[in-house]
Amino acid sequence: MLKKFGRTTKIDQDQEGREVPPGQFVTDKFPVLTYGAIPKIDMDTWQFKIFGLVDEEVTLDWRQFNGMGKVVIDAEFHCVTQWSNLQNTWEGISFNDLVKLVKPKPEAKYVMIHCYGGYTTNLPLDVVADDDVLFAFKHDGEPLTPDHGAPLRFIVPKRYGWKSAKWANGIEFMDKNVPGFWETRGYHMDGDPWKEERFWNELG
Ligand SMILES: Nc1nc2c(c(=O)[nH]1)N[C@H]1C(S)=C(S)[C@@H](COP(=O)(O)O)O[C@H]1N2
Ligand SMILES: [Mo]
Repeated sequence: MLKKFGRTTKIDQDQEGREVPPGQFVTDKFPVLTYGAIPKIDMDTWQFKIFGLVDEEVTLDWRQFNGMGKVVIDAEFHCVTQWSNLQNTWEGISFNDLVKLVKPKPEAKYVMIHCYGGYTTNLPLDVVADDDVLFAFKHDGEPLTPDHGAPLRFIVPKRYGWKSAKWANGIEFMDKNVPGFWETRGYHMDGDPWKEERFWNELG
């Protein structure tokens, strides 16, 4: 157990001795967690927009998006409903490579990830500007299925799963930390599983 800035950070272990964030249980499954219906997406009109506090906004179609250099990342996945899957391989376009297409303004300190269907989630820019953050179109070597976010989902392994937005279609750069879909409904603005940042009130 580690004491940090007056708050307690604990690390749990599963039955095989692997470290998991506090309060999490390991599963080999990848349960589907979606609020609402799976959006219908037409690949002919599919678009990915990078907008907000940038010098010039960029819109990519599916062909342009796929023409970018790809990355493959192994990552853990921690859902706030307490399941953790420790082994996932994601393939897609790294967040940092997409940022290079626009020039964020100096006052851009936060991002909102936007999705088909209207789901959103907010994150600090310094959290997502990490090597393991990507927009993925493949999971464990296979194209994403519609229920897991096809054709494209955001993946931010160091945060709870609700920040890994499915059916992603845009990045908005912002100067203020505006709450997204679940953050408006009580989920934590940062959502670090190792600090057990589940909710912003005392429910967690
Ligand atoms: N667009 C969208 N993305 C979403 C969600 C959602 O309801 N809508 N649920 C989130 C939650 S709470 C989790 S844990 C993960 C689950 O991903 P999975 O359904 O692929 O397992 O997706 C996240 N991304
Ligand atoms: Mo979740």
